[in-house]
Amino acid sequence: MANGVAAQEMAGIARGIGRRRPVVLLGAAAAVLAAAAVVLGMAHGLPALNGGRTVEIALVAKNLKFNDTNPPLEVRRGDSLRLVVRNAEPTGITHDVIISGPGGLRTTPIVPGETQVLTFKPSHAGVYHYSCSLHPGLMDGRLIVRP
Ligand SMILES: [Cu+2]
Repeated sequence: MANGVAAQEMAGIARGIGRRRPVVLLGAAAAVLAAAAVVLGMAHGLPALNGGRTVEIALVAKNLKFNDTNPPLEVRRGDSLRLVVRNAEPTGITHDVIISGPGGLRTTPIVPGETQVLTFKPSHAGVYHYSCSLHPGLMDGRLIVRP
């Protein structure tokens, strides 16, 4: 008698598991479809994958360096670079920023405490340079434009 009840319970559990399997499989199929949709979306070429972004980079001029180490800056061709340059010198040292290369440009002199924005949209890939024309050799870094 006790064994009969246990057998019925076991059968019920087995049926329950049997009913749950298709649900689990449907869930897995939905996950695969969702992943495929993401891949298809990427294949259609979102702007972020191909340039066309606006990239803002802050440059702080202090102690005759940009951002302590004149780090290389990196964008993609077709990106619009917003270079936000702040002169944070504790003493009265004026700086500027020049971007050299095709379509390069420059700020006017930037006095301590002042910020200027340089907007640069490189149409060619390559290695450009950013520098301060008032302190050549001290404040000079690379601007890398990826294809
Ligand atoms: Cu300078």
